[in-house]
Amino acid sequence: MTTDDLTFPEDFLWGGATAANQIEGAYDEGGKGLSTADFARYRPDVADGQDNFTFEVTGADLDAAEAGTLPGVFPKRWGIDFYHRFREDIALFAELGFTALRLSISWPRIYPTGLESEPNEAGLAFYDEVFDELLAHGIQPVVTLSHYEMPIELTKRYNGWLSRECIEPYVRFARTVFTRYRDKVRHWLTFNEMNMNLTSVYTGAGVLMDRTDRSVREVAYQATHHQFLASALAVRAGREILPPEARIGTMINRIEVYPASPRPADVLQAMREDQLNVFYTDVQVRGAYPGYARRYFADQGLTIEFAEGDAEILAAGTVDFVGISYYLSHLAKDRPGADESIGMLDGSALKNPFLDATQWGWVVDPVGLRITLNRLWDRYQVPVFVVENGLGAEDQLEADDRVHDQYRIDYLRDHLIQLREAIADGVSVLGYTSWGPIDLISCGTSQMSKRYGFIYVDQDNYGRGSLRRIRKDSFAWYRDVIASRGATLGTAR
Ligand code: BGP
Repeated sequence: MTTDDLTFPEDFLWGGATAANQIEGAYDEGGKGLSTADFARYRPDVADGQDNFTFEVTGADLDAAEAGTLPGVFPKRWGIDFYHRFREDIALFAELGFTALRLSISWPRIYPTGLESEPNEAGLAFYDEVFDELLAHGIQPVVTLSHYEMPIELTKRYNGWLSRECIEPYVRFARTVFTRYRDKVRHWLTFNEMNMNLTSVYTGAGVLMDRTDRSVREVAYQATHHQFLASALAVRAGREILPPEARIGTMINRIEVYPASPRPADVLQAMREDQLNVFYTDVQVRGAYPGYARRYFADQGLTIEFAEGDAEILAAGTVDFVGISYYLSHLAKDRPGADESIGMLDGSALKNPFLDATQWGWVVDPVGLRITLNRLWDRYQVPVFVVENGLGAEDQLEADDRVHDQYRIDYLRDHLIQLREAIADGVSVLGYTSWGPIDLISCGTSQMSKRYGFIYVDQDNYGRGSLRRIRKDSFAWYRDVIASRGATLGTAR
């Protein structure tokens, strides 16, 4: 194999991915309103290594917060102080050679309650500064409109995305930022991982389960339906406002599903579970609900309310590309109760004997990434963008200010090699932004100790620390990978 065979395409985007609520902090500065993420608690009773993606916030919690009696710490309020340190952080990303940075715009920074008729200028000015700083370093912003947060007022007033009332404020927000940043941002994502509504309907959709009588599954799909509509309307607004070269995509947490055995019933179960993972992209790329979804809702006794005109809205707002986060694969088996976990990150998942797992129990499967990319390309024939992938691990900061994270290098190298194989298979892949290029607050656990970065941030789970940024061993490694356009990855181990 020659060096040329080992390099990625010249226009392939290289970088990292973040979310406003996990990095910015400054939760009450610059006119920002409170967001749903500001109420996500770090729970010291959940041990490091134990996953906790399913946490929910309740209406009772919000009442207690208002009364000042809600216990706990709320790390997403301070993040890693990107709000004040973004220049330093972007300089480090530039040193890594990034050509893209995925980040999200905090909706309540722009519309503090979601209900204002005019945006908050200080919030808009903040993102202007961030985008200008990125562009000055040759880094393209890849922007998610709503990454696991919304103004808390929309949750209190409407119970979040369970209500159609959220659509209009969201589209107003989308129009505002499309108009403001039309010349600065080329790639947009409407929502982060809608499919995770099934796992935490508060995180994904701002819904309080103690404020509804409907089942959690019905709530998740109803909220998703409203997000589909909002996304489609935002796409339509984007076509009007953005320049022709702009691209608007969707993204899901892609979980590659394998049958646990060649038994046809297991293969069928795997197909069904897989369908419920690609349901979100099916709707958003093809513009209509697939037949299997309608059957699933009927079989499960779920009533999802559609209004007249919804089908037309979905058909008119299809996306240009599919973004995925890819962390793991999943085994499916026809067994009692299998349907209850269908489409979810299932804690009781069967163990694949051929694969190891991370400290947090996430199955590591680089070949699954190649399979997934091929499958998505076969299904849609639109470009795929790997907008998240990475290893959450506890890192050890040594006395000499070094972090020897060879495990992270191994993880990322193995995935990038498989991504390159997928490109060689003919898949159109726009780029790769690894999750958390700088350590940030965990989405699922609100821990700081679950670290993904090339850059270590000196802060603990309680927000104590100097916030110093320190290059890990993986920093130089990723810099060399980008500089060589992948040639230094070598070939599969
Ligand atoms: C994805 C989310 C991110 C992120 C990542 C890792 O599902 O889009 O926001 O944080 O997972 O998850 P965690 O932070 O729980 O390790």
